[in-house]
Amino acid sequence: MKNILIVNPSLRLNSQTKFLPVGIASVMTFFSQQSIEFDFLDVDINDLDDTDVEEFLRGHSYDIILSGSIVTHYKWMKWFVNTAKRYNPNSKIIIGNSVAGSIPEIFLKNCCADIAIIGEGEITAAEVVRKIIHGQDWFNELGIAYKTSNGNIKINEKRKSLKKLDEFPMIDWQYFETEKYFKKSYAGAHAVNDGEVRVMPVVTARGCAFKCTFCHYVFWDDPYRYRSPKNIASEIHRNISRFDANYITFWDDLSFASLPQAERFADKLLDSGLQFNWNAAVRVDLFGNPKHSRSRRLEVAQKFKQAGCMDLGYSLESANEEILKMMNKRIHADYFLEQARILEEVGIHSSISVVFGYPIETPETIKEAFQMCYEANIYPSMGYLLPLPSTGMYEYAKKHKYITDDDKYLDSITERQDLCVNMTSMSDEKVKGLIAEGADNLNSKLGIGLAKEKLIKTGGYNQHSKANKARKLKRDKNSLILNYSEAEFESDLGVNYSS
Ligand code: B12
Ligand code: SF4
Repeated sequence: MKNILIVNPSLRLNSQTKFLPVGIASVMTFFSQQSIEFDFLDVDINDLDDTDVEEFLRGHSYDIILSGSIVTHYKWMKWFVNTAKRYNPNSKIIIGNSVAGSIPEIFLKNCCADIAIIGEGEITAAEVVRKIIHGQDWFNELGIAYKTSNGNIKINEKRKSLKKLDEFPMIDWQYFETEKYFKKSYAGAHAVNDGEVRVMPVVTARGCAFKCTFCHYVFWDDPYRYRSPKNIASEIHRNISRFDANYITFWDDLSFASLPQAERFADKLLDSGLQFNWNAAVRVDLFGNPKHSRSRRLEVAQKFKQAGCMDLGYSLESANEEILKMMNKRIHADYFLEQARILEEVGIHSSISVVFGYPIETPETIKEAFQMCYEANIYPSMGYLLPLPSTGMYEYAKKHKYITDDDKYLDSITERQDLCVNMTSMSDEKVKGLIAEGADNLNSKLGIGLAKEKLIKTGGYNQHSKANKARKLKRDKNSLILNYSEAEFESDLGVNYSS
């Protein structure tokens, strides 16, 4: 029997907020179902720093080591792989998720990993591991890239994703110290019945029906797939009865691609009688597109509210139609205002984001975005365009020589969409200045009372509103979901996380 280790890395070491990781847990669940045994090291919930991780690797011997993360974690994953290989030189190191799968050649060339898993991880990883365990040839497995004995990289054909997501086993959280995760539950969430908040993630869909030019997700080459409402409800039921969960984050790229899909889901939740609060990821065309009558959209939004929806994450991205076209967003900016109004009407909070820095961005387009946020009465999460591999904008950045060395660039990117590559015709100072000024104006006009240094990385509204005695925002406490730039904030539980 081979010794196998699976490692959950930490995207945000020492963060006061932790999220149970669905992707790696799904791979582990599938392994268990296939009777593949393994040890598990959770770097994230235990806040193991690099010395701790190295110590662990020095003290243990494994034949196969697996991990996975997103591409913004490139630098750390290379360190991890190289360290693991140093102490386990004969092991096979297998890495999944976008850090390896979206850049198999770059990743395998620049670290000692042996195999990259491309796309959906469960079946491919289990097949490869099973073959290694049985000493069989795994070189022709679909959905992998690997280093050949002469150091070349071979990328195999993609594996077709599983058609029916319902066929995957329900995530088994037995390997995770769930109580520790609950203690660091997403603090802005609001538990049903005002209890202690216990957040669990549930995935309802994989991939997205769209292909924006700044975006890339693991299931990019697969069709957009979603689970049946019955299947989702049974996982939520299990989470409530076994884990006492009272808040569910639907960790999807796109939870609902159409109004009928959204309605079926809400109807199922209402029928089920399950009591919990939740948030999900949508686009502005869900409730903002006039192709359905306003009353129909309002009716579905009301059902969402009745079913416990507290918050929806969606993006304006830009208020400028030309930029939206370059983004391939396939929306109109006015959908955004319409959706914001409908959600406000039914009492669902909007968490929105804006991306600045497309090549055709100008001082006017920056102003337009802030103006639209003002009209919607929403302060957005703001980020600069961060070209990620396999996106249209990454190709653009390479073509125009903004990125000349992939490895160096990926080592340098920051996790919070700071200005890494400025592709506008304005200087860095000018872009940053205009955004800071716009944010400052919006802050005053909306009367939020954010301190200057918090305008871009806001760190939470509640604390600031209190500190500045600003007018109470028309938003509830659950105001930060999907706002990735705000990982730390004041907790519902009376713990101040934002200092
Ligand atoms: C939850 C989440 C987070 C959480 C992560 C917490 C956690 N512990 O899970 C937080 C809030 C920290 C976060 C932060 C960010 N995120 Co995020 N996040 C997500 C989200 C919504 C869900 C992830 C998920 O659970 N997916 C569902 C599972 C089933 O899919 P999966 O994770 O991809 O796993 C599959 C495969 O990747 C693979 N796999 C995964 N792990 C492993 C491990 C092994 C061993 C193997 C073999 C396979 C494997 O198999 C899995 C099953 O098929 C995704 C969107 C999405 N739906 O994927 C974005 C997403 C991953 N995030 C993204 C981004 C850009 C960010 C930020 C940079 C945003 C920002 N500007 O601040 C930051 C980065 C933080 C950092 N430090 O670098 C992008 C990634 C883009 C890319 N090309 O990598 C995504 C895809 C959203 C998007 N469409 O843009 N994020
Ligand atoms: S940005 Fe949103 S709508 Fe666009 S491709 Fe990514 S997940 Fe889909």
